[in-house]
Formats: sequence, C-alpha cells, structure tokens
Amino acid sequence: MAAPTLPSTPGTEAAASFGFDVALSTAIKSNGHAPAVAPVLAGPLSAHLLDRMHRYWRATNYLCIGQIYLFENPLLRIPLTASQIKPRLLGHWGTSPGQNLIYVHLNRLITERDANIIYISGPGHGGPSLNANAYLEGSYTDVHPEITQDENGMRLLFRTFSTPGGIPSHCGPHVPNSMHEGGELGYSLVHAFGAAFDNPDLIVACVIGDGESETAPLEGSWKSNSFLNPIDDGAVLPILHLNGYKISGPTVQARTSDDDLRALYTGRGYKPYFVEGDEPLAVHQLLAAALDACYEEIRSIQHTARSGDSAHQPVWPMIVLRTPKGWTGPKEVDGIPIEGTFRAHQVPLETVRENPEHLAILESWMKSYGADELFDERGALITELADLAPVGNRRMGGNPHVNGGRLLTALDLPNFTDYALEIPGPGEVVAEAPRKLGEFFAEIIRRNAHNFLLFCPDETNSNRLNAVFEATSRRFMAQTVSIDDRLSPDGRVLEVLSEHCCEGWLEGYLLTGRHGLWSSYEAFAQVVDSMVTQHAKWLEQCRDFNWRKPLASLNVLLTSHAWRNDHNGFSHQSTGFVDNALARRSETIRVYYPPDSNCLLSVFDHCLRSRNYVNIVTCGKQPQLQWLTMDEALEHCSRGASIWKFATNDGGAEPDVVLACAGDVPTIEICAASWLLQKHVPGIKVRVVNVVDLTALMMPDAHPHGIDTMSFDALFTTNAPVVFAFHNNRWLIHSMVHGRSNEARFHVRGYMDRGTTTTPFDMVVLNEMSRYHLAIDALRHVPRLRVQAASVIDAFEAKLFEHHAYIREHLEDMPDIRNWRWTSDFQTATEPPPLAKGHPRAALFSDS
Ligand SMILES: Cc1ncc(C[n+]2csc(CCOP(=O)(O)OP(=O)(O)O)c2C)c(N)n1
Ligand SMILES: [Mg+2]
Repeated sequence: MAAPTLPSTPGTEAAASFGFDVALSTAIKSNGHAPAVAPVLAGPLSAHLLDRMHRYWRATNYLCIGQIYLFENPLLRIPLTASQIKPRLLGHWGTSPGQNLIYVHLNRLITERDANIIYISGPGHGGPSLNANAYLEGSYTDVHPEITQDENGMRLLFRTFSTPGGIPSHCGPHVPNSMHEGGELGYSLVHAFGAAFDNPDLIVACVIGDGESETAPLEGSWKSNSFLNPIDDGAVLPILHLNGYKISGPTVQARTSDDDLRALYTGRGYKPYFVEGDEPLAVHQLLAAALDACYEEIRSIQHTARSGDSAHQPVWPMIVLRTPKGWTGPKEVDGIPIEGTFRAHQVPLETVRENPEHLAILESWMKSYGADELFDERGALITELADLAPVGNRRMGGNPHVNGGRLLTALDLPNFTDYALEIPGPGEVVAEAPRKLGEFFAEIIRRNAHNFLLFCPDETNSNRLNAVFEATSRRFMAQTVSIDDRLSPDGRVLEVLSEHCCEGWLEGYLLTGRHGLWSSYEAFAQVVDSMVTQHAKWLEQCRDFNWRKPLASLNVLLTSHAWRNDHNGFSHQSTGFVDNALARRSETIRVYYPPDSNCLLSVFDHCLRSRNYVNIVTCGKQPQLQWLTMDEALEHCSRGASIWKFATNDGGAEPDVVLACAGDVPTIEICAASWLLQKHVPGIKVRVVNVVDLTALMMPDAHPHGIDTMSFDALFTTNAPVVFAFHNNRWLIHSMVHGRSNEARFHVRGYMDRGTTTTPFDMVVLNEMSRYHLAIDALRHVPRLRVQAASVIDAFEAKLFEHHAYIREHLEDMPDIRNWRWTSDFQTATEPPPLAKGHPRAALFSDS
C-alpha cells in the first residue's frame, strides 16, 4: 500500500478535480473562525452565501460546546464563571464540527434543489450536532415546545443535554432529525440503504465515521449497492468522514492514501469525491462542489434508468471528507495538541470548573464563534442565517421519513385462513410448516408492491418459502448469467449472505414506515443479537415521545432451528437468539413457537398487523406432524397457550401430571410422551398444554402478554407436577414461571447445547428431551403410580438404550420413532414394552 499522502495545500488537489482553483489568502488560512471577508476563493458558493453558511456553521459549533459545558449563561452575555459549568462534562465534541459542516451543506442542497434528503449520523455520539441542527432549523422546538428558540430555550437545551431527566449524549428518538442511534457503531450504511429501498425520491445522506468504518458490519455494508435499484429505490450518499481518529488512536482509512482509498471504493462500485482541508472557507467551497456533483450524478443515474427499460447497477457517487477531529476547538491545552487529534474526541477541556486557566480557554474558545453576531437580542438565530434552513417537511428534522410511522399504511393482507392446511386429525398429516406461509407471503408481495420486503441470508428456498418466487424474484443489480435462478433488479426478496445486512436493511425499511421480515437459520440469527437489542431499545425509547408514530414490528422467522439441524451439525444448533432478546428487552419482544403450519400462519398474520415490537417466530421447516385445524389454530393462538384435548385424558379434573411444551419438536415429544403414558400406564391422568406465545407464561406485571393467575392455574393447576419440554434452554421457563403457584413443580427439559450430525431423534435424546425422558420424568413425579411405574420406567430406559444401538447400526431412527403417529386407541396395549436384550442400563449413554 502506498504511504498516505495528504495534500500539501489542503483542498487544492481536490478542488482541481472539480475544475476550479483554490487560492487561499493568508488571512483565511490563519483564522478559521474569522467572519468571512470576500475570499479569493472559487467555487459554487457566492461570497455572500459562503459567508452566511460559514456563520451558520459557527452557530452550530457554538451550540455543541454549550451543550457539553454550560448550564447557565448560554450566550456568554456575562463573564463565564465556574458555577455556570455543569458538574459532569459529558458529550462528544470531536465529531461534531465535521457533522455540523455536512448538515449545513445538505441544508443548502435541499433548499436550492428542493431535494428530499434525510441525514444518518453514523457516529451517533455526535448527539450535540444533531440537536444543534434540529434546534436551529426549528424542528427541535416543534417536538419539544419548551426548548424555545430564544435565550431561555437555548439555556434549557444546554441544561438538559446529558443530564439526569434530560436527553442522552447520543442521537436518539428524542431528536427529530434522526432515525438512527449510532451508539453501537457499524449500522449507519445498512440503515441508509434500508431507508432508500422503495423511496424513489429520497436521498439518504449517510455520515460514516472513520472509526465506524473499521467495524465488520460497516465493512460489509458497501455491497448494498448491488441491491439498490435506481428506478424504484432512492439513493444513498455515503460521506466517509475521515477526521483521522477514533477514541484514542488513528483510524486505518485516515492513514490510507487517497489513491488507495479511490481504488478501494472504486472496486466496491462507488465513485469517490475527495474533500479535504482544514481551512473552513476552502472546505466549504469544496464540499459544496462535491455535493452538487454528487446530487447531479444521482439524479442523472436515476433519470437514465427511469427513462430506459432496464436497470443495471450504476456507479453511485460518494464523498470522502478529510477534516480535523475537533475542528475549530482549542489547538493546544497545557502544551498538548488537541484540535486534529484523538484528544478532541470527547470533552477537550475536562477541568474547567477547577482550573481557572482552562475556564478562560473555554470562554475564549466559545467567544471565537462570535455568538453576538449570530443570535439576536432574544437569543434566536438571526433571520439572515435562519433563512438558510429548509422549511416544513423539507427540514431534515421535519422529513416524515425520519419518523416513519407518519408514513405507515397498513398492509393489504390476504385472509391467512385461505392458506390452511387440511388436517383430518391431530398428528395424521406430515408437512413442512413454512410452505403455506410462503404462499401467504407471495400474495402479500403481490398486493403490496412497494411496501413489503423479505430479507434473507440466502435461505428462502432452504427455509421452504419457495412459493414467494411465484410472485417475485430475488433482487440483484450486479451481473447475471443465464443459469441464474430468479434474479431480477426489481425482486422483492433481498438475499444477501449477511445477517447484518438483512437485519439492518429491514430496520431501515421499517424505521421509514414500511413492513417486512427476515428469515434465518436460528443459530446464525445470533450474529446480530446486538443489533436486535439496539432496535428494541430504540422502540422502547420512542414510547416516551408521542410524536414518534408507531412503526411496523420487526419480524424474524427462525425456521432452520437447532433440533432439526441434525444434518448440519453442532455449529448450526443453537437457540440463544431468543434468550438474548428476552433477557434484555422483554417488554418489546414477542416470542412465538407455533407448533405447526396453521398456527404459523395465524401467528404471522398477527405479527404483520402488530406495531412497535420485535416478533421472533421459531418453527421448523422439516416434514413434521401437523396438529391443529385452522379453526383450532386460531383459537389456540388467540389464547397463547391452551390445553390440547386430543392428547389429554384428565376429563377436566386434576391430572396426575401436566405435560407442557413450547416449540414444534418439543410438541411432538410431549404428545408422544402422553401417548406412551396413556398406552402403558393404565389409569394415569395426563393433561397436555401447548404454549405458542411464550411470554404468556410470565406474570402479567413482568410482561404485557403474561396471563393472569386464574388462567394460568386453569392450565397448569396449582399443584400437579408439570413436565415441560421446551425448544430453548430450561432456565428460561424456570425464570418465566417464577411467582406462579408452587413453581418448584415445574420440571423443564430443553436444549442443553448438545448436538452433532446425527438422526433427528438422537438430537432430542442427546439433550435429554426425548419422549422417553419426558415420560420417565412424569412417572417419577407421580407418587400415586410409583409401584406401577417402575417397570414402565425400566422399559422406557431400555428404549433409549435400544435407540443408542439401533442408530449406530442402521444409521437412522428406529421405525417406531420414524413412523410414530398419534392414535387415540389405548385399549389394546396396556403392558409395558419388552426390555431390550441385555439392557445394561448403566451403559446407556456411555459413548453418546
Ligand atoms: C461497536 C462499537 N464499538 C465501540 C464503540 C466505542 N466507541 C465510541 S466512539 C468510538 C470511536 C469512533 O470513531 P469514529 O467512528 O471515527 O467517530 P468520530 O471520530 O467521528 O468521533 C468508539 C470506538 C462503539 N460505540 N461501538
Ligand atoms: Mg473519526
């Protein structure tokens, strides 16, 4: 790699690429904050406009510093004293001047072109910047009327920033010009593309920090251009902000030469425009020129594509912006350089309350922006500058795409019961549950041509949702060849082998007011555990602001799950996605385990109508026994949990044991356990309870779906032992039933992270959740049947032994497992099954 060569005269090299010369006057060079005199500087901005924009930028920078430091004296109209400084100094200065610069310039683009632009702040720790810009354009006051555009409002803005009961230091739902938190770095570009899909008029300006650009999700986001259709989608304008540093070190890309960066981004299908410098007036001209060029290029790409009859992947423009971190801040403090270094990242002067010299530096630093000339007597931005901001919905804080619920329209949903699977009796039909769901989705896609997208890491077929390809194809903008299967530029299924892209695109799409889902292998959904957590946090915080309108829920379908990844093996067997989501943000999370095809349809219909949740639906794709008719499924799903009468023989009285289950494989094993018990233990009274909405188990004060005590006891009784087969880890059920009557009677079996490539039944045996384990548990917890049970337990244990030997010899499950069906004729077989030959019980699991 070539050594980095930053331009010797900042801006000149880049200016030449726009076709104009930069002749920097000494005066401009030596004083970045000085009110502009007509500079000897060419570029698209007239001297007057340049001067006004520069002053507007100064106002935004001033407001950022005020937010970090002051809780009184916002306009420094009296001498600054230590008592006016906040006791805890929190906030990020370093990123703010660069982001302010970009925002001010986007404002110009919007007003001059009447452009529809929104702003995504990758380094969302630059909260002061977004707040300041929303405040100056008036959108902040629209949603927080107490923060008036005068001295008192400014004082309140400063006081509330990063203080208890106030607003956080990062971007967040509180600020009207953001749909992106940017706290956990890496997701700005995927959010931007998600926002641009199906928004043909929209341009999403996406600021990417150079530190952020080192994250894996961000590195992986650039390929999103292979999925953006210039005809039906909007555009994303990436602005890579190379301010040189992250928290305490340089960034890789800041130390990479322009040539190498150009090669990198050209290779990724972008055309980079370089804007570089530390002389504000020169940089203003360069950035204005770059934005003009990018805007024209974007519109020209779109015009060409929209007036032709075919779309291909264009080369989209992007901007590489090199400006100093903490630009216009103190150059040095106590002999240590600050501006343009990592030391400007957060609070450049940390001891202003204690150190009078530092206080004086802060005061002169703030005064260097000349607030007196920027704000009028009342403390409002002077009209000459306020007029630079766009108005109404064109303001980036007024644009409805940033508050997507304002644009949300309900999906046109077909009647899901039309996709019912015919069920002559429980357990009589074997089917792949997602097949019918695929047909349902296909019709949704037909009816909602611009409002619904399906994202998937390359598994739509594998997940048995193939029917969607009767309605649409896979979106693909890059080259195709004749043997490709169902690729087209306008496909409504976006398949990319990146869970980060799937999750992030969907988030961006939903946050801008549309609908969708992504489907994944259960184990690999965990790759984006943290993204989902962050999205749920965003949704939760939105509840505090009634002007943030409800969004469509984020739906995740996990259909290649742990229990039936027996062919793929241990790496593909993991159930933790739900654990993480529930442990962190249970109020916003809904968790469904539909046991069969008809329940899956009913659950999904509900999820697609819901708002402001993360719905996680787990249902296997392999051929499985099907249980409920559509009518039964409807009733079951609307209850969340119910007694399955066909598998129950307690006659409505207190059973000996409750057999409970959540998950499709656990349902099979529990039904089979019920069958075994009824068949081999005459007189036993069992009750089968299936749980489809997992959080129904929780106490109502712990989760909104938690069922009340009477309903819970009506299902599980108050005293009977409960043997619970669960798709996921045992502890989850134990923690959920905490507080229910006699909770120690819950005996849970679930996924124990034991697996390998083996037979389907061996998976449940390895995790000790097989029908035999469950039936043995049940018998051990029914004292009344202890004598009678002993020989049956022996026989069931023998079956496990037999299984162990059989699969090693025949390489598949035993016929009575493979071919097992629910039957309700228990009259003939009341004897325990014979013991297997030898039956060395002690050796049962010796080598498994
Ligand atoms: C995923 C993630 N890892 C680590 C951090 C901690 N962190 C906060 S800011 C920051 C540096 C960001 O640098 P950059 O993206 O260049 O932003 P800027 O220089 O504009 O402040 C880091 C590492 C984080 N917020 N997110
Ligand atoms: Mg940086």
